[in-house]
Amino acid sequence: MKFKKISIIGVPMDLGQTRRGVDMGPSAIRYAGIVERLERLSYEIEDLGDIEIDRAERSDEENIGNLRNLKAVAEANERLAAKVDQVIQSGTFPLVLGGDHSIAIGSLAGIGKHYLNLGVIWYDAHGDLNTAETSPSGNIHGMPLAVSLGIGDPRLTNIANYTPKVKPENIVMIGARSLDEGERKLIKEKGIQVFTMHEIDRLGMAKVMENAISYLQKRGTDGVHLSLDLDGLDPHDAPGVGTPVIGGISYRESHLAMEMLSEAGMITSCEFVEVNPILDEKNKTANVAVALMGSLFGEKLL
Ligand code: B3U
Ligand code: MN
Ligand code: MN
Repeated sequence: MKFKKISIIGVPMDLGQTRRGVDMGPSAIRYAGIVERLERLSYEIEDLGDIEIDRAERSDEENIGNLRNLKAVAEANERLAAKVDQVIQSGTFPLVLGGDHSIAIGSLAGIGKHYLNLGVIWYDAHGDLNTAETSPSGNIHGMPLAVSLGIGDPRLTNIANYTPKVKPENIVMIGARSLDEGERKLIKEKGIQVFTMHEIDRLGMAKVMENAISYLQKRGTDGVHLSLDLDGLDPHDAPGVGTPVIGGISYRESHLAMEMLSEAGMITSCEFVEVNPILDEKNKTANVAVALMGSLFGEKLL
């Protein structure tokens, strides 16, 4: 890792979906010891606190078309984008803690302008490639990857005043096992590289990560953002998530994935999202998130 300093940004966002509790994700991850864990690896850690979320306006008027809480989600992501932008400008590594996955809209809006050829790794059970038209739920946390490709409502795609934030050929999805019809179509249409659970079963995580890393290297990426949704893991290992999907990536496979990304030295920003302490078992999912961050930032077993 070429970075010496890491800036933590909490985003207590729960408006991108309907289950309460995911707004407590940043607290749960801090309580699980993220700062101490990374300090032990000799990084300088700066905790910038939380982005302000306007949670007062949770009403039906906030649902515009098939976009739940559009205004509040857009505003919070605008603030997050500005904060992430600042962090990158100051030369430190942005580590964003969610919150539901709609916050990836703001993270990528803050990051995208700093790279000519940004790569993105989307570690998730879902595609998050829906639009208002294809979404079965109206939940914006099922849309951030589409939004970052410039597909969707302009009030989301134009955050930070530019679009798109990433190119489809620079995206690698890992762990997908619950894709909606419109998402499958978009993946094929745009030629997005996807390693579903089928490839993980068939090739093993080591080979999948080797392929993912060499794919992004061959694309000539000058930075790679890791967007890790804890529901990418199997609910047995990460039960504290809003939309668990059986048959996911194991704790061990996830550590291996993080270790291989650490060895590749390619990650330049990341976010860990969808930790919901209310649905969790004794903060297990936040603890898993912190353990995975340990591996991502270079912790070794020996
Ligand atoms: N694809 C579904 C479900 C979903 C997406 N992301 C999560 N769940 N966490 C949707 O609502 O878009
Ligand atoms: Mn997601
Ligand atoms: Mn998900």
